[in-house]
Amino acid sequence: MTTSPEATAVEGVDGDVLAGIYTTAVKIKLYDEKYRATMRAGKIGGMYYSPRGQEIIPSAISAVLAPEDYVLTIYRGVHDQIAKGVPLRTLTAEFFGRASGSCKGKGGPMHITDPSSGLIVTTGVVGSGMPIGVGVALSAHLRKSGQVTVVNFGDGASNIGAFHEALNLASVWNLPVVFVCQNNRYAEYTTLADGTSVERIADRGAAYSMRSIHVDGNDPEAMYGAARTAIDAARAGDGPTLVEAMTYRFFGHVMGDGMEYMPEEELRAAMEADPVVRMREKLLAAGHRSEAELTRVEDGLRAEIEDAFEYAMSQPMAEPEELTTDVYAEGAIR
Ligand SMILES: Cc1ncc(C[n+]2csc(CCOP(=O)(O)OP(=O)(O)O)c2C)c(N)n1
Ligand SMILES: [Mg+2]
Repeated sequence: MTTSPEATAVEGVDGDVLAGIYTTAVKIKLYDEKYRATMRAGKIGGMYYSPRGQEIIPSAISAVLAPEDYVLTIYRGVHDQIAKGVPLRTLTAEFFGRASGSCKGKGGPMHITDPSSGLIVTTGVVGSGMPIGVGVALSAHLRKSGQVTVVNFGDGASNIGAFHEALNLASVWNLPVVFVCQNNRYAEYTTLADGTSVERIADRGAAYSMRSIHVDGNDPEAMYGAARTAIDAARAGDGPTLVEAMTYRFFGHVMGDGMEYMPEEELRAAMEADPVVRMREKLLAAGHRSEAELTRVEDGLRAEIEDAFEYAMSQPMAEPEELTTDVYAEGAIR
């Protein structure tokens, strides 16, 4: 049984709003390309989780969020971090374990936190962000700050107990939180059908009396409409929403994933429908931006990304003493 309404493309989304969504999406795409090229060249090691294919979701969300709003994500959430506005220098330095990173180099690629840009936490334990997001939203609610919290997670995370506890409590307390399930059809190497009891994860919202929206997360206008509905409702005191945004990941779970378990035809079709490339074509066709304007934006972003990588490379690694700094409360037993 399907209960969650389908968000469809909103007619007449302002051309400048769409251009803003594209700018964020192409920033994520270009950053990812640079990161993978740098790894392939052997200049950096470590783990990397490509967000290619999922760019539109956080880009549309950020077009609605205010800078002071909160975002939480998972360690595969580079796209969410960039879209929330974590400065690329700080972000890249943290990915490389440098002392000038957002967590002074001890978070590394799995634990990006940058409260000054509203990126509250990136979690490594699947499903653990949702209860934290409920706490963050409760804080905003008690302070009457008007801030909205967006919690991003995957399809696999919706099968974790914490998802159900978090949705229940958010609904009971009518909190200003939006749960965004980025359904890329895989949980690490497990297909959606192999691990999930429902066809639509959005339908699970009904069990918690929660507004739910099912949306094509690769369609900028539909995703913008879903984000508007959910974020405006949270801001207006109308409580939480579960958004299931359908998408796909182009490079598997982690850099180096052989992707043998992903059908070739499925992958090829997804890449041919690259949402960032498609959005560029639509912006041009609708006359919202010219080729020269888009090229200028992209060149500017490439320069910003180059600068961030050069900066991060030049920074010192975190010192061993950093390991326990800012970890324990002052005076606590060590
Ligand atoms: C509690 C827990 N179990 C298992 C893992 C290993 N693991 C890391 S990511 C992942 C799959 C996550 O899938 P999904 O929620 O769909 O997120 P996606 O990476 O697809 O965005 C798993 C099982 C983990 N990190 N935490
Ligand atoms: Mg997934």
